[in-house]
Amino acid sequence: MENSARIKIKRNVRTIWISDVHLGFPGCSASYLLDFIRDMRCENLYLVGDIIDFWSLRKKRYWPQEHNNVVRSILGKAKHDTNVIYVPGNHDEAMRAYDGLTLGNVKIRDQIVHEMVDGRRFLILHGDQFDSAVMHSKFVSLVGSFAYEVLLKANRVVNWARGLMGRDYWSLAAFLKHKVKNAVKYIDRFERAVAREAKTQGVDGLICGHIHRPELTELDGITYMNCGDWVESCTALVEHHDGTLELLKLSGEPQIVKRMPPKTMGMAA
Ligand SMILES: [Mn+2]
Repeated sequence: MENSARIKIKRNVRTIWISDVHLGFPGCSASYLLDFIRDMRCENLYLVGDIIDFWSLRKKRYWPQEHNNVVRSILGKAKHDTNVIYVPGNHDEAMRAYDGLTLGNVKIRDQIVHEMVDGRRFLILHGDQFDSAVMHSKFVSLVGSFAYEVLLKANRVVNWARGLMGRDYWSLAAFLKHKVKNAVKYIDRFERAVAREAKTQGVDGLICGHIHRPELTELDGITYMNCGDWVESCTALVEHHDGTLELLKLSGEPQIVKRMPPKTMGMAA
């Protein structure tokens, strides 16, 4: 731990995107998220879906104080100087019925276009809209979510043991997902569907979540940004005041995973 490089991340940014927080689900890393949002100042905060996990709450009522603290700290930002936009996902799809409404300073939008400081336009949506394009049937996703829960339980045991040994958080599910060929194929199809949608809508890029796989990259001529999640990867996307985009990893010492410079004036896209 002492030998890991301490990277200072900027605390004042223009925009933050987070998704797949899964409040109400035991696997949610609420404490890492709290550390992050309490520390940061931003003009815009986009909640890119699956923030509250109603699917999990329906099965089992789980709501520790930390989850309240996350909600409070987001509402506190909304009350003060942050433009907070809630883009619902499939685990909080009931919110979709309130598209266009503003509740307690939080705007609910099924999808929305964000204009970056450099003028580029990005479409923001959760990402489950692409499931049909990616083959997932309801049955597959049910089996998948059961297997996923088992995995996450195993992961918590592993991390408890790693904590005793003074090691950092490590994600078993993320590790396995990378190993499973079908998952790779799934991610690839998802990302291509995203790129197609961005082109159809005539935007420069697309920002989503849903697949719990953080990313910041150029893909098929568009910029693809995925917030990741707060169950395994503990990641967020930020836009700095100069337009630089970053993918941050926030389980423990903050890390900059990827960085993309702003579009420079006069440069053709
Ligand atoms: Mn989702």
